[in-house]
This record gives sequence, structure tokens and C-alpha cells, in this order.
Amino acid sequence: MAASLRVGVLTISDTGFADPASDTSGPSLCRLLEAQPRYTVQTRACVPDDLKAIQKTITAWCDDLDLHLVLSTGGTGFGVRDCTPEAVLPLLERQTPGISHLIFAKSVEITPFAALSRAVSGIRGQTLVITFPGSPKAVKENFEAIAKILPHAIDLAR
Ligand code: MTE
Ligand code: CU1
Repeated sequence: MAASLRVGVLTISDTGFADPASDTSGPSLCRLLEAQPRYTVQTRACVPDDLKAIQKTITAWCDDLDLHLVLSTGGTGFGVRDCTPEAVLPLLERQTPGISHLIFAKSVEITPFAALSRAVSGIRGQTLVITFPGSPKAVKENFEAIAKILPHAIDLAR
């Protein structure tokens, strides 16, 4: 069997940070990953919608833990505190617009509200980083949109 793909799951949410029990997107994402034998959730965290906190965690996960994949949930919208794209973009050495487009294309087939996500994706070192919106529904739809291509994408980034 192919070696396990090590994943970090990061919830980005002021409310989730204040009350961890209110975070349903992070646990949903973990369940989706763990339902597939290839993925192991190696680390999980919740940070507020704070640029520095987001950057500190994702930088450490990519540079020190050498994860295959970092998936975040939340902070991609238009709210004043939403800063996930602004935090993640400067960390990416190469952007992967095709992955973002695929998620967007599949999502707008389901709901026009997908247009309200400013999600980004790319590669830092050997780690693929993808930002999902902050609801269990969006997380599931985003993950299903890229599930087929994800293992190959991860292989290519190594
Ligand atoms: N994408 C999918 N596939 N399904 C959804 O339900 N919700 C949208 C969008 N993307 C949604 C989606 C909504 S309503 C918002 S406001 C944005 O994601 C941003 O969400 P965020 O601020 O929680 O990251
Ligand atoms: Cu919304």
C-alpha cells in the first residue's frame, strides 16, 4: 500500500478559537480525511482570524513538520476579520490556481454563494496548502471537488 499522506488541519475562526466546541468544520474535515485510508491527520489546531497567528502555524507546519498537505477552513469570505488569503498568499512559493479553479467550478454548480469565497492554494517547500471556507457543507463540497486529483498533486509537489 502507498505510504500515508500526512495532513495538517487548521481551523481559522474567532468563534472557534474562543469556544473550541463550536468548531464543526475542523472535525468534519478530519472525518473526511480519515474516511480515506491514504490520509493521516498528523496535526490539528484552531487559530483566530489573525494574520500573524495563521502565518505562524502554517509556516511551522510546512517548514518543521514537512507535511504533505495543509488544509485550512474559514476566513476566506468578505467579513472585516476574514484574512486567510492575505495570510496564506505570502507564504506560498508557487500558487496552484488550477486547484482553486476546480474547487470554484464544482462549488458554483452547487451554490452561487461559492462566489463569496476568496480561497487560495499553492505550494510551500514540499507542502501543498489549500484554504477551504468555514462550514461543514463547504468543506465537504471542496474536499470532494479535489479528492480525485489530490494524491497526484501531492506526489508532484515532492
Ligand atoms: N463553497 C461551497 N462549495 N459550498 C458553500 O456552501 N459557502 C460560501 C462560500 N463557499 C459555500 C462555499 C459562503 S456562504 C461564504 S460566505 C464563503 O464561502 C466564505 O466562507 P468563509 O468566510 O467561512 O471562509
Ligand atoms: Cu456566506
